[in-house]
Amino acid sequence: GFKRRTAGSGKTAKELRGDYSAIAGDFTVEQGWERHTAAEHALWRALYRRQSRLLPRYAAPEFMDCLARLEAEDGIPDFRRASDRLQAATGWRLVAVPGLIPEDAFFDHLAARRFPVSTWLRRPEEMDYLEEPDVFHDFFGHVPLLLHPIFADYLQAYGEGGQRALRLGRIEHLARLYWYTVEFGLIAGADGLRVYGAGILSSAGETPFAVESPSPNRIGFDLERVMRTRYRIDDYQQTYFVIDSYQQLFDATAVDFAPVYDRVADRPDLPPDAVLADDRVLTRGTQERVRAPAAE
Ligand code: HBI
Ligand code: FE
Repeated sequence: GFKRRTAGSGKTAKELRGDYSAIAGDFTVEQGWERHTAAEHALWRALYRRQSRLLPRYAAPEFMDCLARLEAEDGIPDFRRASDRLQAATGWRLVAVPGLIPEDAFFDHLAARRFPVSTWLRRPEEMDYLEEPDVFHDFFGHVPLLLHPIFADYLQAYGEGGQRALRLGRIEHLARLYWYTVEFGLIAGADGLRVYGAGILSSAGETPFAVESPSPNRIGFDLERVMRTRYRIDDYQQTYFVIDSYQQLFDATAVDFAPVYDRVADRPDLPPDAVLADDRVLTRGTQERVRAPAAE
């Protein structure tokens, strides 16, 4: 899956993948859809086909419905066309970016209902592993749920929360919320546990792992618990947090985070594999994956 090193990791544009030579002030670029080669479109189709075979068993049904509405199976999508669909449905638009962008620019886009999508595509030998978001991760993983009215509102609220968190110096806490929901979230639905997090949904390995492996913990979502929990960027997650509905997610974040951050900062951070006495534990993981990582 996509293992993020955030823009806050100190990487400069020169060390990031993607072409930052023609960025506008808000870090957007032209998508340059016409410049994508036949080989890139073929790689997109291979990635799309592999995930769409896997996902009916694992992905949240809302994600599947939204994905189908994007009609993106034939090749790298033209963002202009996808934006028109999104705008009509939920008022979101896509903007093209070279790759990771600074947090303030990222939050400003989300708060204005613009989702930044990277333009570069991984190489064929990178089907399984990426450290930075490419167009497949960003579009296939993130864009479908922008068609979902409640999730769409949640992501905008997250962007506004990010703008405030930057002013309060609490980005680390807020970033954990994004990580454990937007990127690696699970939802308990009518058919049992399902995936809605983009980091999982764009990874063929982590998709079955997140739902079926005995290794990770699966714990009921709790805002302050999530904000206290460190995460791994170099392997599958050791803990997934499970929501009951997108409304729960929106409601939990429709509060003033300032007092929440104060309470969170008063207590120690938790390691990624922690299980607490008052957690709502759905699965207590064996953590065997961490002791003996599978070769991948
Ligand atoms: N930039 N393009 C891009 N995509 C991201 O997901 C992203 C980013 N910059 C910052 C960032 N994410 C995170 O630091 C925040 O969500 C916390
Ligand atoms: Fe992502």
